Amino acid sequence: MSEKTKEEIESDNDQLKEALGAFGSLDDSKLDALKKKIESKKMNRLDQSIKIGVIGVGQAGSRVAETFYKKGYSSCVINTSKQDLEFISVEEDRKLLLDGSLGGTGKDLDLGREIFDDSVSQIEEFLYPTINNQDMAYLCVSGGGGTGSSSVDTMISVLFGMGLPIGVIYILPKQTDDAKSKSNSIETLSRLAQMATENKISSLIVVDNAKIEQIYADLSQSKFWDVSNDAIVDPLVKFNSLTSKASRHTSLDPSDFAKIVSCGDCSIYGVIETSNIDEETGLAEAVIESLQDNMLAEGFDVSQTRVGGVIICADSKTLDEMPAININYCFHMISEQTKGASIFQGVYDDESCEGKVRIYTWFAGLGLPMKRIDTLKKESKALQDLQREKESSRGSQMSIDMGKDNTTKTTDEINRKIKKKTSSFGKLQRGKRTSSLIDKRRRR
Ligand SMILES: Nc1nc2c(ncn2[C@@H]2O[C@H](COP(=O)(O)OP(=O)(O)OP(=O)(O)O)[C@@H](O)[C@H]2O)c(=O)[nH]1
Ligand SMILES: [Mg+2]
Repeated sequence: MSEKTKEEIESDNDQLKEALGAFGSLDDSKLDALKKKIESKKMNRLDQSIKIGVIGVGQAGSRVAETFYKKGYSSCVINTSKQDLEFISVEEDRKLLLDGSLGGTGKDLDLGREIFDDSVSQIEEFLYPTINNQDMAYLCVSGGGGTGSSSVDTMISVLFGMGLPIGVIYILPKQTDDAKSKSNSIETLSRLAQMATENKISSLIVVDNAKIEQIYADLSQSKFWDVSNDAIVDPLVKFNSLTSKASRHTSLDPSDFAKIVSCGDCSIYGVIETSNIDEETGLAEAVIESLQDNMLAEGFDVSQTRVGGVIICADSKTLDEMPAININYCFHMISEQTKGASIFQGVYDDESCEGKVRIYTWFAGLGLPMKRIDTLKKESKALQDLQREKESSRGSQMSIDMGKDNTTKTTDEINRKIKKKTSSFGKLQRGKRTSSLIDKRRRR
């Protein structure tokens, strides 16, 4: 029996609903449960070379995990903020709220680490359904926040203990993010790099919001996160699904893909589309452009690549008509840029390309993006210096000239009060972890 189309199923459902209307209305919660069942069936049918369970931590990480979930991947999310979890569309039992702050960590890495450290057994238990029966786990976090960023030590150690190869999708901050975000992101990247060196992480994919902002410069703010999260997830999903299929041209096998994701150290990837298929060097030129402009992170030295993958997709008519030499030039160019790395190649029919050629590239085994780290360090320092300057002139800006003695007194008093207030914020944040002031008084 042939499978019904989505439209046919919807029309059947509508008719059924109408018919049942005579006896009473349908229970929406039961319908939701049924939908979930169908979703989970879809998931099982998903084409994957490597079965991947995805864990998103913090807001950005959760949204990326949600994007994987929408593509049928087994996904779960963890946050310290209840509100941020509410907007994530994964199954409710795949959401974990960790207690211990007012909601979020306010980019405080120490607080975040304490919370994750104290929740190891809860996290282990929670992760099990998502990564059970999977071949690999991918952890998604942003470097700029507190929750996702501070979770990496605990999360990697827990996942490592569960025995799966671990990949990380690590998101660097936007150009306009603040100094704290930038310094957090460098600190966490250095921790992740250390874990990659110790072979705890087998694939550290770096994506950079600042670069994504450049690639999708015309997007409105409201669409930016959706588009950027799709851009982050799409290359991995495409590599994973295309390599699970045979190609009538050139196949990139699942074991080739496995070599890419288990190569160690940093990875970058991206996709470029071109319609320049009449010129022999059209694809090669697109790839050169892609290395400059379309990879989702920059500052890497691509010549350090140890293992890479290139997948060329086009509709069958375009591939049938395109001379082989165009593709050969393209592969040759990549081989030259990566200085003799093992580059696995695949050419696949994809009717959605509609006359264009899409080229996915993935370079693995790279060192850290030193140029980008230097820029982040400089930007973060410049912003911190400005902050410090503001802090030091704070007292005088708030003083009223009532004679030297009085002014000094007023300034001191204001500063003292503000300091007290600041430390109360810390106490409030940590209030749920230690007993509160009120509790202490009661005990006396
Ligand atoms: N790619 C992408 N980046 C995001 C998204 N949301 C936030 N970011 C980036 O993530 C960083 C902020 O980190 P969050 O993930 O919001 O922080 P968190 O992990 O929830 O930590 P808290 O500080 O405790 O809230 C900034 O650099 C943002 O640019 C998203 O949906 N996609
Ligand atoms: Mg948050």
